[in-house]
Amino acid sequence: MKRILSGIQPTGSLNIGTYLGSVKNFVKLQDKLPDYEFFIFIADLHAITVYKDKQVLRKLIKELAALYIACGLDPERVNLFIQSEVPAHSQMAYLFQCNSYMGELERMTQFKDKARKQEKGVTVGLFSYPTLMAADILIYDPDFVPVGKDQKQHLELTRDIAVRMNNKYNDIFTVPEPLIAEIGAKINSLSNPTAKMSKSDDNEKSRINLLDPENIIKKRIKSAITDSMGTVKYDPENRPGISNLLTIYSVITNMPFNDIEDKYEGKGYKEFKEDLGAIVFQELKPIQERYNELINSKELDLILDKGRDRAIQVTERKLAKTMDRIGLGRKRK
Ligand code: ATP
Ligand code: LTN
Repeated sequence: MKRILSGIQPTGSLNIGTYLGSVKNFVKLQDKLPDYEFFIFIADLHAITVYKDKQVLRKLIKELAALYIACGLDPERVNLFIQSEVPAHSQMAYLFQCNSYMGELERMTQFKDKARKQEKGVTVGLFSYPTLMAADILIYDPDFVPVGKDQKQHLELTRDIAVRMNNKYNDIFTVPEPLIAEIGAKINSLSNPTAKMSKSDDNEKSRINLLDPENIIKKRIKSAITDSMGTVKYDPENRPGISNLLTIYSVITNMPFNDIEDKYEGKGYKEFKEDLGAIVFQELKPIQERYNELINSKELDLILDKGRDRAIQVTERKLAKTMDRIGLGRKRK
């Protein structure tokens, strides 16, 4: 059976950037591709590459698990699990660290960006992060990996590692294709619309979290940075603010930019923003309701147990095969 895999880090409350750029896509794919097996996980090992308080981390892991389901992932269709509960990911990462080079990891833009922000030193984990990500992926032999645009470089490195391992050790891994949605692949910050909307941005006004109450959602849209031109037109080069809001509008409603522009012809930002606030809230309301049912339920634990068990089954086999091909331990019978 063909496979699709992706993960999200529990580094902060989920915002509409990650939702529209990533989770909503998983839900669409699960419905569109019934012949694929899905593996979706909470990348908690990635989250500790920068220090996280224990209580905060635990809460974020559970919150993300519940949100995945609340956003529409079907636990019958998808193996949902927590990365650290599947030990073979880290073991495979070590094998990849011995097959990747300082130079290629030093070139990763996410590493450079994140390293620059560290005041207390940069961990080896942050540096080797892409090898763990490659392990997360290649250990499942997925055909496709749906991600946002910012992960493209990591996916290219993953493919390079797969090809290199295949050449050295006789075709072990499927070389996966990234699946990057055309619209919504990058939702930008509401306060700085040329930068990505990010969980880790210090400015709360920059984003809308999936669990934000109605009044906050509407307030954030209202105060989103636009420009002084006052017309609702999609022009990301010259007018990033309004274009970002149009992207959010379009991804949620499935309306093409032209139709939205026509609808607001002759109208100002005020009306557009009021409508968008209502649209975003309508989208999030059922998610919040389902989240509240799930967060303290036994159901959530059962879903995560089932996902973990299947992930362990797949990864233990693949790890054993890889170790055998490398020549580690004793020869398999
Ligand atoms: P941070 O927001 O803290 O920078 P991150 O992007 O590094 O987080 P994740 O939250 O794990 O990491 O990202 C999960 C997925 O969501 C990735 O595929 C990523 O590309 C996508 N994603 C995250 N933010 C956005 C965004 N603003 N627009 C579109 N896609 C996004
Ligand atoms: N690095 C990704 C999260 C992530 C991931 C993965 C995504 C970790 N492992 C495997 C897809 C496949 C991020 O920062 N968004």
